[in-house]
Amino acid sequence: MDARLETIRDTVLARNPGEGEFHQAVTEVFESLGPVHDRHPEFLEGAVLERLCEPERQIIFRVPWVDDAGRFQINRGFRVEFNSALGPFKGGLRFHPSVNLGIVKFLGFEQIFKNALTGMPIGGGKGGSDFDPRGRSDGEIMRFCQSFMTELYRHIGEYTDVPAGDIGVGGREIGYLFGQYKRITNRYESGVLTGKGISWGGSLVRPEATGYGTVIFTQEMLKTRGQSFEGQRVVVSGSGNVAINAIAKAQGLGATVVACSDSSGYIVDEAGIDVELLRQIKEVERGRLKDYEARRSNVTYVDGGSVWDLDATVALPCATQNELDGDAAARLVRNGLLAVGEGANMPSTRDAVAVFQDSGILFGPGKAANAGGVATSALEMQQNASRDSWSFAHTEERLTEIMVGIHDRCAATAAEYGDPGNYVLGANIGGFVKVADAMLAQGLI
Ligand code: NDP
Ligand code: 2IT
Repeated sequence: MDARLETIRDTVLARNPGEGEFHQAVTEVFESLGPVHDRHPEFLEGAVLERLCEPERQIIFRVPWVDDAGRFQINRGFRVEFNSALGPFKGGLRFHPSVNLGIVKFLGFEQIFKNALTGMPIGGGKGGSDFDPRGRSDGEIMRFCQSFMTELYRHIGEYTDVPAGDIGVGGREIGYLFGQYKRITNRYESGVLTGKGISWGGSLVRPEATGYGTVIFTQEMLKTRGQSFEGQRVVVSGSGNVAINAIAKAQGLGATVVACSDSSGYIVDEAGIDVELLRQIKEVERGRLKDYEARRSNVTYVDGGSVWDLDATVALPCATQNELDGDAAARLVRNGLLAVGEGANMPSTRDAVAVFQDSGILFGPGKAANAGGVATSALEMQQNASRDSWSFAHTEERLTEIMVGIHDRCAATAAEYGDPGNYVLGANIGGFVKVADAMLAQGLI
C-alpha cells in the first residue's frame, strides 16, 4: 500500500477497534488508490479519504417487540448514513443474528463506491438488525418491522435516506416497513423505500436485478476472453434472492448450475438446478434447501461442508461475506475455474482474491458485479418520482445497459491505470474518483 495512504488507513483502524470487516473493506479499497493520489494531490489536501471513512451519521437504536409467546424481545437496530456526495443515502437493511456495527459499516462503505459506479444519483448507506428471522412467524416479523420503523422513520425520506432489502429483508419485510412509515408520517412517500410490491410502487425486475446483473457482468468478463456462459459448469453459494436469480439467468444463457447452498448445507444436482422448484421451496414455502432433495431425483444433499469443495468453471458466491477462502480459491483454480462473479458483498477473503488475481482468473468484485440490485432500486426511485411504471422488458434493458456500462468503465479504468483486466482496481478507482470529485466540489462537509 502507498505509504501516505497506509498512515491514514492505520488511523482509521485505530479509531474503529474491533470492526474487522470494516477494516478489511477499507484496506482493500486503499490498496487500489495509490496511483490516483499521484495524479490528484488535491484529494490528499482535501482529506477526502479521512472524510470518506467517517460516516456522516451513525444511528444505533433499541428495537423492542413482543413474540408469539407474549415475551418481550429486545434487538439492536442500525443505520449508517455513510456518504451523500452523489445523492441521498441508499443501501439495504440486513436482518441476521451476525449483524453488528462493523458489518453495517463494511457494507455501507462498499455501497458508496458501488452506487457511484452505477452512474445513478445515489449516496451510500446501510442498516439492519441482529434480529434473527429464522423460525419467526409472519406476525412476529411484522411486529419487529413495525418497531424497527418506529425509530427509523425519523431518519429516512426520499431526499434523505432510502433503505431497501438485503439478507433477511425481502418484499414481505419492505411491505411491513412501508406500512408503518406511512402510518407514522401520514405520507404516501413511495420513494422512501425500494423493493416495494409491484401494485404499490415497486419496480418490475427489482427482485431479479442483483442476480441477473451479476450474471450479466460475469458474461461481459467472459466475452473479453471470447467465452460466454454457454456450456459452463456453475456453482452458486446461497439460495436466497441473489442466488436464485443468478441461477435462473445463468441457465437462461446456457450454463448448467450444478449446486447451491444455505447455511446448513448444499445440494448437488448435476442435471442443472430446477429453478421453479427452488423458488417454490425457498420463496413460497420459506423452507430449507434439504427439502429439495426429496422432491427431485438424482440430487445429493450434503449436510454442512462447503459448496466450494465442488469443481466449477464459473463460481458465483451469492451468500455472505468471507465465505470463500484462499484454500478454496486455490482448489477451484487447480480444477479449471475461469471466472468469479461476486453476487454477495465481499464473499471472497483477501487471500482468495489474491489467488484469483495471481492466477489470471476473471474476477468481478461485488461492488461492481452485484450493483444491478441497487441500480434497479434507483430505477424504482425514478419511476416513483415521475409516478410512472415501466414494463419488464424496458426495465431489464436499462439494467443490462447499466451492467455493461459498469463492466466497461471498470475495464477502461483498470487499463488507464496500467493493469488491464484488474476489475478490483477499476471498480475501486472508478467509484472513488467520482465521489471524491463531488466531495471536493461541495466543500468541507
Ligand atoms: P437472502 O436473505 O435472500 O439469502 C441469503 C442466502 O445466503 C441464504 O441462502 C442464506 O442461508 C445464506 N447465508 C446468509 N448468511 C449466511 C452465513 N452467515 N453463512 C452461510 N450462508 C449464509 O439474501 P440476499 O440473497 O438478498 O443476499 C445475499 C448476498 O447478496 C448478501 O451478501 C447481500 O449483501 C448481497 N446483495 C444483495 C442484494 C439484494 O438486492 N438483495 C444486492 C447486492 C448484494 P440461510 O437461509 O441458511 O441463512
Ligand atoms: O448490497 C446492496 O447493494 C443491496 N443490498 C441493495 C441496496 C438497495 O438499495 O437496493
